[in-house]
Amino acid sequence: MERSLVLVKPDGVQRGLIGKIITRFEDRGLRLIAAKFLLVSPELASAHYAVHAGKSFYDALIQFITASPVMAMVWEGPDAIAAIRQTVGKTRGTEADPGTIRHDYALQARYNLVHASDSPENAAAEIALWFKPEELVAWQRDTEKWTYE
Ligand code: 3AN
Repeated sequence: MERSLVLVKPDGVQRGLIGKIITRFEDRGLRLIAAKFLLVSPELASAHYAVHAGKSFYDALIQFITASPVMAMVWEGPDAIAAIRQTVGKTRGTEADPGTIRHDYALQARYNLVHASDSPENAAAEIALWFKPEELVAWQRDTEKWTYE
């Protein structure tokens, strides 16, 4: 079982896409285990995007993620990281496959609606950054036995 941090970023919140994005992951059979709606502080933004520090788009990225609230979530399931990144699609909407969130709702790299962890190691670090351990809810969807082994 894997976990991933998923953010509906400010563009997704402003465009009223929180529900549609959550539905994609629910429909996939994944399990939501934590969620919070918050305005991101500059400290949290720079910790989250530390890997991009120094890149040409870094300052604009920090400005963007702190400009308006985000919906932060943790989703769990078998191969959750690959499944979620597949559902999210490639970074640029114009390169993302049809049927992915970014293909269906986005055009560019910055305004690409969703963040999703890209490895188990980064997922663990990101979840620890955004959530306290007690905010992660252990539960099972009763449909899971009909969704995966
Ligand atoms: P992904 O979100 O697909 O894993 P990363 O990790 O390469 O993509 O980039 C993190 C975030 O940085 C992207 N989601 C996007 O918001 C922003 N970003 C990446 N590349 C660019 C770019 N060339 N111009 C503007 N923003 C970018």
